Amino acid sequence: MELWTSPTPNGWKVTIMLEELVEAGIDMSHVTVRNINLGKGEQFAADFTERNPNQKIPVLRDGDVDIPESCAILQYLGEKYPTSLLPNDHIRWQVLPWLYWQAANIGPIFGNKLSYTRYMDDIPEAHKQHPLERFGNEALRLVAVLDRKLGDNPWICGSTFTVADIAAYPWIRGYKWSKVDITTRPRVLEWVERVRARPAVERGLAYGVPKDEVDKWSAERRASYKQGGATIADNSNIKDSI
Ligand SMILES: N[C@@H](CCC(=O)N[C@@H](CS)C(=O)NCC(=O)O)C(=O)O
Repeated sequence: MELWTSPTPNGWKVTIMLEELVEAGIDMSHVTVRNINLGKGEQFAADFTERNPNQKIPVLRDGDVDIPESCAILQYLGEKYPTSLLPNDHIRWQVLPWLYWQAANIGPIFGNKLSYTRYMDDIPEAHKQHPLERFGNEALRLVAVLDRKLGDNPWICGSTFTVADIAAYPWIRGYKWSKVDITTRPRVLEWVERVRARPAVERGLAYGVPKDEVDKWSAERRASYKQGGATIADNSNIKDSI
């Protein structure tokens, strides 16, 4: 099995999952990890595009099957290696919708909020106002949904840590970077700390970054991510006539 990834929120979901499976007693030593340099545009290379036409990390190859999309990879690994991370009884249907919820909501909304907050210095402030407001408000609404869903439970789907927690965590933990103020939601903050305290999460976050940068990037790394991230919103090649 081969994982092509980068130290970014969507990448960390999978490296955390691999480490959680190890923690559950599964031998994952057959998985090799290749770090894709997004800043250098390696996601646009022919060999990458062949594995994922959407040209984004992460992508997992198992035998001759390529699986892109972080949440699909979590589901694939959860099904291939059955553990409580993805229950295989009817409880699965209390978990999978929250995996999809992350993919369809938290990822895109926090990703866009982050882009407009951090990566688009070349866009006039006035043009950023609307997207910042729209994605900022929606991100806060999603945090309120997460808060309600957690209720008095330790994890998103109740008393068991699952792929739903793995998927949501990397985006929520970056709330200072995306400037989504979750501090008014103590339950969400406590959940962030609870997830971070798991040994497998500690190891999963450390793929591709020096140990002392797991929780706080160096100025150089911030600058290089900022540079790479700018391509996410670059629409200079879209013709006005479309
Ligand atoms: N929905 C996809 C999103 C993947 C994604 O956006 N990956 C980002 C890194 S977090 C990426 O590859 N960005 C490079 C680019 O946009 O050129 C997933 O969950 O896997």
